[in-house]
Amino acid sequence: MSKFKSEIIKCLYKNDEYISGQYIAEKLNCSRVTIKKVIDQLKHEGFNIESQTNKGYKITQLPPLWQQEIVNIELSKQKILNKAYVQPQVDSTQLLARSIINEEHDDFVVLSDEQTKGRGRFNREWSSIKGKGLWMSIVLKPHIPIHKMSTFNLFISLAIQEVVEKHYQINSKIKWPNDIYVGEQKLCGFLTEMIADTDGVNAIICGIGFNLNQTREEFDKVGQHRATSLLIEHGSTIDPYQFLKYLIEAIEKRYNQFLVSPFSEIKDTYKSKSMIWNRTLNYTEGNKKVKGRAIDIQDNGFLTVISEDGEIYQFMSADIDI
Ligand code: BT5
Repeated sequence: MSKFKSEIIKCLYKNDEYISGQYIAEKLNCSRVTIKKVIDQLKHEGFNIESQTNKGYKITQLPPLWQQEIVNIELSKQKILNKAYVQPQVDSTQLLARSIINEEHDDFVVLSDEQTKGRGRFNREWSSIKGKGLWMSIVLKPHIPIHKMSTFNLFISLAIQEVVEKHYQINSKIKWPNDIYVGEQKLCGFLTEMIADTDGVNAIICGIGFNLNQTREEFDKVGQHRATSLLIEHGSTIDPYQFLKYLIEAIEKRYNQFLVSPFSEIKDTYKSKSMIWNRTLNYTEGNKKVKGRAIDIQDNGFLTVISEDGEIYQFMSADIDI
């Protein structure tokens, strides 16, 4: 691919209006024929680019697969993540993030179009088909004591839930501790891993799997009943870059709050967005299995459940059967 590709994408993406081939050619010190060739290549890669005589070129739709240049532009609008690793295919963004964690001083993000070994909690499979969702791991390196981590997921789940509600007007709910649901169907799951020593947290690796553009038929048999996507709920194709922008904005806000504030500051909001109240559910954490009703969340993020025979249990990160 031409060495000008990256610069041409930047020129087009940063301009909402038509931009002339002549102008780009002069800016990049190359010929208009080169510009035309690169534009044709970009169209081939899934960009919709309109061209009009005397006006030039304009992007009308971005490709469904991640482009490093555009991700970089979106990242430059926020302050928490300094670098993006964008890959067409990985085994798992979590694994890739872990493998480069020592090379990077700053916080970064790994994004991939497709995961061949996407994983959920307890090594469960996470379906991550090509170009249909946000398969992403963010690596954060805060200076905090380990005990503070027990509320991290609560802040992040609220950030994700808020994006769905605010920008897509969908009534989504948090399933403590790490899922976002619409009705009884899972829209997003995330998991948080941590590297720490006795001095505190060295790194947080937060992997987010968010279903964006799957149709109902594109989920497997189980997923057709138990999973959903933003496309299904919203009714139109989701622009992944716009979604990424909203999500990182929301995570930045809630992560900064997490660093300085106790959970009590968001507790009421969190509880009002949570789907587990007023229902009897099965809770499993290690060997502890309880059928009961959630009654509260403690300031340390633990969930309080009252069993059917009236006993009180505290869970740190239970699996809940819906
Ligand atoms: C989660 O686990 O929900 C956390 C998923 C995290 C995935 C991200 S993607 C980027 C990063 N890289 C990775 O390899 N992982 C992270 P858990 O609560 O264990 O839920 C897993 C269960 O969700 C599975 O057993 C399925 O039942 C269901 N499931 C699998 N794929 C799904 C999908 N795409 N949408 C909805 N449900 C799914």
